[in-house]
Amino acid sequence: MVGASSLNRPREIERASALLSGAGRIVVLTGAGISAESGVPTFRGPGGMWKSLRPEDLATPEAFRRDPALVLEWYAWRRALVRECSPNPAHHALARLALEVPGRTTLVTQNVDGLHHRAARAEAGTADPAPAFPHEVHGAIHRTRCSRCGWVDEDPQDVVAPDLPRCPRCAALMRPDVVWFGEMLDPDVLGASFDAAEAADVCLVVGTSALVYPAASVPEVTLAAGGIVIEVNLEPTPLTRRAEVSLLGEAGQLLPALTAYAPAPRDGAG
Ligand code: BV8
Ligand code: ZN
Repeated sequence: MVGASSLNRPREIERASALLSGAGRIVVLTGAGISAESGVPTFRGPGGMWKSLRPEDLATPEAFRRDPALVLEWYAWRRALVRECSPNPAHHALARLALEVPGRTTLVTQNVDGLHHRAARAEAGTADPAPAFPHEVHGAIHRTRCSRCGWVDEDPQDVVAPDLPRCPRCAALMRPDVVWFGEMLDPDVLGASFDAAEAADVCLVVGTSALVYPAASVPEVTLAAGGIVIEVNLEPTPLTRRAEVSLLGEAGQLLPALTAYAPAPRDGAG
């Protein structure tokens, strides 16, 4: 990929960074693009997972009812792939930004890969990583939950076909703890994300095609409340025309540059 800064007008990165470092409150929305450089395939971009597989065939309750083994096999494949991936400099840069002044930056992710959590633990060291834990609006692929009683397995063992994983409490099928198309998002998680977006001076949007709702509403909430949007992507999206600054390039290169100027922790701020 061509170097980040060569795709952008000179000083755009500095301008975006100045806007970010001057912000009182920041909300960050990430999508699959932030994990692409970690080796996690995106959904709709070149090589995206939806290229060969149709979301309707795999990421809906109907698909799970129709062929649970196929859907569970796809998620087991993705879980195994994600286990081999590591957070990249973009995840670490956002974790540092969130840890720098707790309460100033809220991370919201559409991703289910858990890489933000892993970057937060790595950056926090012995301190509390929680300020850098994102709101996971689409759930988490490494957890499963019962399709009937909701019991959650935080560390599911892959079940060998043709057996299917069943709930130890009610024996119904276990399913990935993610949000499928046509399913409601957790209202508490979504509400907290929108609250952060409304309070934010800046919404930093990283690596999302901005097509999937209601997650794609997060930057719209910030704009409606008078805030601004900074976008980082390889290509323009429906959000680009509303962004104060749109940086074209790889998140793994741009995010460290963007957050390098973040202010030192302020006493008692946040
Ligand atoms: C809901 C499952 C109420 C988990 C996912 C018609 C119009 C508008 C909306 C709808 C409609 N019909 C239905 C809807 C609602 C629907 C929706 O929005 N559909 C869209 C597609 C039109 N939403 C829902 O169903 C939601 N629920 O609304 O409930 C309801 C109920 C019934 C009927 C209506 C409403 C549930 C949405 C969640 C669906 N689950 N996945 C999983 O298995 O992962 S969505 C899937 O897309 C992923 O979760 C992902 O998070 C999400 C968004 O994708 P992105 O993250 O943006 O990834 P993408 O590949 O698209 O883009 C990557 C970007 O990164 C690209 O721009 C690329 O250029 C960039 N990039 C790549 N590499 C890099 C990079 N950028 C920087 N650096 C790089 N290196
Ligand atoms: Zn159950």
